[in-house]
Amino acid sequence: MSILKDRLASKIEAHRPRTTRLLKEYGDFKVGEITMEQCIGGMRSIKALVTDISYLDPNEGIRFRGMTIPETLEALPKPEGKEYPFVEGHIFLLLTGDVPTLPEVMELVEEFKARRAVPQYVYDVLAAMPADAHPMAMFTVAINAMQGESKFAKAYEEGMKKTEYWEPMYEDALDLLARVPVIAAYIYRLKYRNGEQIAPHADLDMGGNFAHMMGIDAPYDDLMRLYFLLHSDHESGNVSAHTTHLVGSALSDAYYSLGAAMGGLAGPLHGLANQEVLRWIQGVLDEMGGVAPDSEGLKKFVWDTLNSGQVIPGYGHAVLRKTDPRYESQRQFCLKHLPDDKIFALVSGLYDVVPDILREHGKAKNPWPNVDAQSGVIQWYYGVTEYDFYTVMFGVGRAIGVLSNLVWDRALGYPLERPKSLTTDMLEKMVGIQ
Ligand code: CMX
Repeated sequence: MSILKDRLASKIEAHRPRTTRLLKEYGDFKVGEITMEQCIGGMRSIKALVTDISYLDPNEGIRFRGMTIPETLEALPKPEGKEYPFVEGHIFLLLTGDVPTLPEVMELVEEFKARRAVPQYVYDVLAAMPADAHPMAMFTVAINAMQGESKFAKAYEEGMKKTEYWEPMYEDALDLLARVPVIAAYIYRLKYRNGEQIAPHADLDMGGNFAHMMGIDAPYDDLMRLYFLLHSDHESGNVSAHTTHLVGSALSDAYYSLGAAMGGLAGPLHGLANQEVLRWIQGVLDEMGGVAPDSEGLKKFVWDTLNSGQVIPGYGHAVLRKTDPRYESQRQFCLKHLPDDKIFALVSGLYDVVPDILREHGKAKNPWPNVDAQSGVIQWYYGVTEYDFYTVMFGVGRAIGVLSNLVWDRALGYPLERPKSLTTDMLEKMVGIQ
């Protein structure tokens, strides 16, 4: 058994009694109450999900296994001469809660290489899709196409004990995590580089191999290590994480669950916002003949967008109430690697004007930028100007968190998710409306 699987097995054994005890001894304990606004308004902030993999504080931002982003970046082992950690080490951390040593990470790097071969039929399915298919549709189709590979589905069909569910789920999760970056790079080159593919490199880790397959030189490899880590997890209530959990709760396998999650990530209010940010910024530049507007010009564009009934992409958040630390981390990367870039300057200029305008506009509860406001500009700088592709990279990163959670869902035996609905009549009666 690998170090990771062995460690995970012992963590699961140690954790199970905690969940069992909470359920058995404190099953009636009230964790919170639900208001009318939450019931009609998208269940915002209802505390009804459990995960130990990450926690999102509204003011501080995300913690992965208790660590802030800077702490995580500092703690995890890095490839020699590189600025950002192995993505594989982050996967180890999310799954087990332990910061791995370099040898532990290297074992996982090798394991991922062994798992990353994508079946040819996936490429055939992608090639058969319409030329104008959105890359997210292609990514979702590729994931679902592989469902027949599921070790969980097979083991379930053959019959296994509930306490064993996590093992084949873990195998599926690792197979998928090894393959999704390869599939993503394949989609990119199929769609935007005349189908000229670059084969995986036997010596490279996940971030390095993705950059290699995209055909982009360093420091793009480091950027992608950072990118996949930052996008990995944002606790359980966001659309992609919740979808994975919900679909998996029916004991659907990791392929079905991740495929469904990617459908959610492809929405403009969620992961698609990163492409919308670049589309919007390019619109601004186009209208100005390629010249970035000054502060007054930017304010006008922001107001025009709001007045036409659209949201400002990359701003606002359902939980966060401060600037997203994922935005900050990417900003640090920009300050170091592309300080004079025109689009970076525009993104920074927006940061100076948008929060005040959103406050004056008076709707958004959080006027500050989220992860998507900053991610596209860096991709553009390194030549990935086809912004329809940005959400696929978000999806590769997000797969890490949601699949780690799915393994733990099966390990702790979380049941079928099935909230109760009410009718409008019932709600009206509750508050005394005749
Ligand atoms: N621009 C304009 N209006 C905004 C806004 C923004 N960036 N953010 C929120 N609002 C509006 C909402 O549309 C809502 O308006 P209505 O009352 O007319 O419906 C109102 O402010 C209240 O919304 P909220 O409670 O502040 O925000 P929600 O929790 O409902 O939604 C989010 C959160 C992210 C969907 C929203 O802020 C948004 O649409 N932002 C722009 C899209 C975006 O960047 N999404 C990416 C989020 C991160 C990710 O998942 O990748």
